[in-house]
Amino acid sequence: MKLGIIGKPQCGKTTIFNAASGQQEAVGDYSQTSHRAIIKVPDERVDKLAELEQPKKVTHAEIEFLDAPGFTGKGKESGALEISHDLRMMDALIMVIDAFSLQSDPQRYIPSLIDEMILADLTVVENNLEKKSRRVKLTGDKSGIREIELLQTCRDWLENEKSLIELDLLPEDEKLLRGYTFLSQKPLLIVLNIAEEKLPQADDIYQQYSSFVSKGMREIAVVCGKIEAELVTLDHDERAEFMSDLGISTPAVEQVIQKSYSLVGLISFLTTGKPETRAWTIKAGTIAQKAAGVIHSDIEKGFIRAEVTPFEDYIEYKTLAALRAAGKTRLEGKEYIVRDGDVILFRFNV
Ligand SMILES: Nc1nc2c(ncn2[C@@H]2O[C@H](COP(=O)(O)OP(=O)(O)OP(=O)(O)O)[C@@H](O)[C@H]2O)c(=O)[nH]1
Ligand SMILES: [Mg+2]
Repeated sequence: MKLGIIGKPQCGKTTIFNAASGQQEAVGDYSQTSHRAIIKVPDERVDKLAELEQPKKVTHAEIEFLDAPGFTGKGKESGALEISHDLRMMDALIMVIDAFSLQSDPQRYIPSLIDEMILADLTVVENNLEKKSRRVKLTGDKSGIREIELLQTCRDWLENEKSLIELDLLPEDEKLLRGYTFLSQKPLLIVLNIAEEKLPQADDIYQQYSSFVSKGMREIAVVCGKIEAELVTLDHDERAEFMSDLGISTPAVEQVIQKSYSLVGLISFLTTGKPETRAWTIKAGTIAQKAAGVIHSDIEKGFIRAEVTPFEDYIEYKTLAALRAAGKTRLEGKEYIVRDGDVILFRFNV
């Protein structure tokens, strides 16, 4: 999964990036530099399976974070886009909002940043509508007509200041629009970056802004970036002590990961064996044969069956032999919908 961090200048983007990635990039320098990091997704299911199996290799799922330059609002005036190609390739966006400084005003800045994304999308739509219409007129190309209709629908939607993620599209229409990589079509995690003194009120602050939450589209995390960036530099025991002193229940990075997974609609399945114990990320609703393709296209092509065990049973019975003897593994076909935490052994023919 790829997550892009956006926000106004100096709202704490790099601080949150450091907290999430454990890197130590300079903060507060107005540099507008972007940073990238790939982190391992903490998943105790992988660790526990690996403990049983003692494999040669343990592989966690990964997340890529991109700390993008701040939106200055100048793009809006000039019509030029400040949004990079890299940012457009992200699966979801993390919008950092300054809720710590004296100038902080989340009620104003959240909608204004969302508007900025809507405007950026509108510019893309208008440019392409013109181009596409001209081409269709010249060539009489019928296949372009549906795309033009869709772009017109998007334009109306955006002109009404609505994000494209709220637009219900048929799968085939969504495919036609995919190449435009619209920003307002991406799930959005709003990170309210609060001051240290406000940490005890984190839950109340979440409630205060809950009108921005929209299931499967928009979520909020309340975090003190500055503290969290220090937290990740501590070892496990120190961190636990520090967190309980400060009343932090879930570290920011876990909150961000868990909420992003759920926004993007991702789940994990697991594979384990002597060579490797590993977590794989798929979209919820993926069928077994497609899930096999995430591991290798040969396994998808030659798919015979999936031998599936829920994670809890695996831990209880410890070996595949014991699981089989107790009738805890199931043989599933191509169309089986993989569940979060399934431990799967694929049978295939090459
Ligand atoms: N008190 C407090 N200060 C913070 C917090 N988060 C960030 N800051 C401060 O805000 C300033 C800006 O933080 P950065 O993380 O560099 O912000 P940024 O959004 O990356 O800034 P640009 O990349 O320049 O747009 C720094 O001086 C941080 O120390 C916080 O949670 N509490
Ligand atoms: Mg920065």
